[in-house]
Amino acid sequence: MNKSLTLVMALCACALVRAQVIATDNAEHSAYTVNATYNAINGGTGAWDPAGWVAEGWEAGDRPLVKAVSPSLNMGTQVFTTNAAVGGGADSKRKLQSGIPIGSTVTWRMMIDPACSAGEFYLDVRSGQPGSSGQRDMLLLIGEVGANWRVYAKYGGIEMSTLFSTPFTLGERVDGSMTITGLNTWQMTLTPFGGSPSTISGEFRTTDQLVQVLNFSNFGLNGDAYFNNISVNGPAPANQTLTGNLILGDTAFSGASTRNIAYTVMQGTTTLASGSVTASASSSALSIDVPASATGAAELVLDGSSFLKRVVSINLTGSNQAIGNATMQNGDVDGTGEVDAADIDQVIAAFGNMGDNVEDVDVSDEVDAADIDIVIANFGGMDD
Ligand SMILES: [Ca+2]
Ligand SMILES: [Ca+2]
Ligand SMILES: [Ca+2]
Repeated sequence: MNKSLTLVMALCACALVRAQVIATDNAEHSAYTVNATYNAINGGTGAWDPAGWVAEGWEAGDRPLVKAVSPSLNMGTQVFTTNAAVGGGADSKRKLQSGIPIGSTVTWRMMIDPACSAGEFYLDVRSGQPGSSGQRDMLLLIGEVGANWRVYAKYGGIEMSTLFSTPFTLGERVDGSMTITGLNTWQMTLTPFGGSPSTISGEFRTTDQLVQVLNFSNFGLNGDAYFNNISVNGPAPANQTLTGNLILGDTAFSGASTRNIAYTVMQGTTTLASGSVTASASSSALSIDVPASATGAAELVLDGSSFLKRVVSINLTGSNQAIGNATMQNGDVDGTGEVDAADIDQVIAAFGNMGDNVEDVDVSDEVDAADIDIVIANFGGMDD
């Protein structure tokens, strides 16, 4: 059976690289008590995720509540509210430890109580200190009874409001997502629960400032505004890519079968990357992404099928690099880490078998004398 050699390789890189959580807050956390008021949540009382937030009070008199709500609202069972009882201007400020980097995304969910008939709910996004323009307000998301959600910011250098296309509906959960797309630019998407997303983008009202404060507040609402599930995520770290070739020794790949080789990139006991290569030829391209933050000595560990474990020493530089050929020695059919008489016996016992068999060490789709010869030629080989 002759098959054309297709130099196809499936690379299944298990993505260990994820966006970094900077800060989170959730009213369902055990730190919060239903019907309790908090003078600035995460501002000294009620803080449960101090890693990302500053414990700092806010203006006296602001008393955000934690309330139990019906699960039918799709907001969870406990939410933060801007506390309608306080009237116009209740604030629930969250200040981050430092300005969040470009590429970060802030997500949250919100809803205005269906009993409301007037007033406004805000998410005021601010810098840590006033910018060159003398102000700290970077943009203002506005939910107003009787109007669409809108963002007051700069568009083409002009301060104005821009509406989301999705209609604003009382009692409807809306999920927000704001990405810092550049030093002075943002993009925000609002998605009604079960509905279609609406996205707008613009510039911040300040220049050269980083977002550091998220202030959920209301003005004149005659009911509650709910919000919850606040999450601030930094950008995914950059990668360095290791490229090279995986060489499977003494193989022909003249049949249809392939061989799976697992790989890990280790630094000490830390796994920097892992995945597997499905080889359909004696030489397969390797391309492995490792976090760019990892530098120094590391090891690429390869193992699988009838091949001895191969450990390739590499020196991570933080930049892409070619690591050359990683050649794996054949013959360890039973996977003991050594090519010995037991491997020869196993091939002889499978003699004549057709198709995909580990004893078919040259991957010809037939166990024959050539396979016995290969195991004998590699006799004494050991795992790295
Ligand atoms: Ca092995
Ligand atoms: Ca063996
Ligand atoms: Ca064979």
